[in-house]
Amino acid sequence: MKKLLSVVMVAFLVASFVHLAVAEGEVVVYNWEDYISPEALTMFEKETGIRVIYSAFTTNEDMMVQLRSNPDEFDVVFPSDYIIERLIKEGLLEPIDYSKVPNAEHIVDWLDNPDYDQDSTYSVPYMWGTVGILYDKERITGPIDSWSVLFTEEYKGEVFMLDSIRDTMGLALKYLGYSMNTRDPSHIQEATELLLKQKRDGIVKAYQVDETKDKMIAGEAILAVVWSGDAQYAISEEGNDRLAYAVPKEGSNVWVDGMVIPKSSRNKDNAHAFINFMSRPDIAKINCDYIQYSSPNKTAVELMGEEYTSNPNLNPPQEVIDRCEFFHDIEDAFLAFYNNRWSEIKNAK
Ligand code: N2P
Repeated sequence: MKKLLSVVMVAFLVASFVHLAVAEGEVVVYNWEDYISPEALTMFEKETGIRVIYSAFTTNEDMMVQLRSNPDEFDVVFPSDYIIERLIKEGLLEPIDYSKVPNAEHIVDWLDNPDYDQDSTYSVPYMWGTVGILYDKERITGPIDSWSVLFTEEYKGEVFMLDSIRDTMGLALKYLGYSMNTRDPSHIQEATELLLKQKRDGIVKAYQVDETKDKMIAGEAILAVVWSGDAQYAISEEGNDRLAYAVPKEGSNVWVDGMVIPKSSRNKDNAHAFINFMSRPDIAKINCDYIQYSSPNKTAVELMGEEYTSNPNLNPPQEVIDRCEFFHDIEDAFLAFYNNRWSEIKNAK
């Protein structure tokens, strides 16, 4: 009888454990490629018992296609500012319950009330940065301080462009002296012609995104348009010697990627737990050390100290930020002009 009792007890204990494990459930996370430390994910699972189902995207626009067609598929997504603006307009986001995200107090003050998301109602900043040129110091023929270098014969076949519509159209617009948020068809047309000519003249080696950092380390091109963190990643992996990063004088894009919860998420508590965990200073530091992007977490920045703050790629000087623009949602112009022009550029031979 005693034996039977203990068998029953064990069975009961196992059952309640299994039950507990199931109760913790899962969180479905959709983030950019190469944009989180695997260690941070493992720590989250260990500490919370919540299983992470993780997948990655390459551009905001790719992510939007997935999110719009499977709105109840994801619990935490990492869009950029202008996409957050769009998702709010479309009513696709759940307001953040800040009582479940106490670590949001570590976010820098300049992002308390960003203009893409009033009072940070729907998003908690994850990383931020700029767009610029990563270059090989040993093979350049003059200073790299203008977007003009991307359009000269001098670097024929030696330029990696970013396969991302806003970034690439944006830099062409900026080089021509226009806003990256223009809706003026004549500006968009001029930018298209510039990019078409660059491609037809054989200056572009490839349009790509996540592969660029490793290809630049391997010396496969002289210039590459990249996001600042990918530049810093390549520079540090290469040994802080041959590669450097510049934000051109005509100005560029400054961006913030936030963590959001889609309105039809099926695991909202777990989504909040995930966002809170990633906002914990030690975890924000682990992610920042691993991916080399700029952190909006002021306590994490303190933990990283001088090595972070003295690095202009991670902590850009104010004059660089001042010449940069945030993207805004310009979906109407997109549907009307940008998408067609972009396919024209991508398909040009
Ligand atoms: C890294 C993704 C960077 C995000 N692969 C740029 N907003």
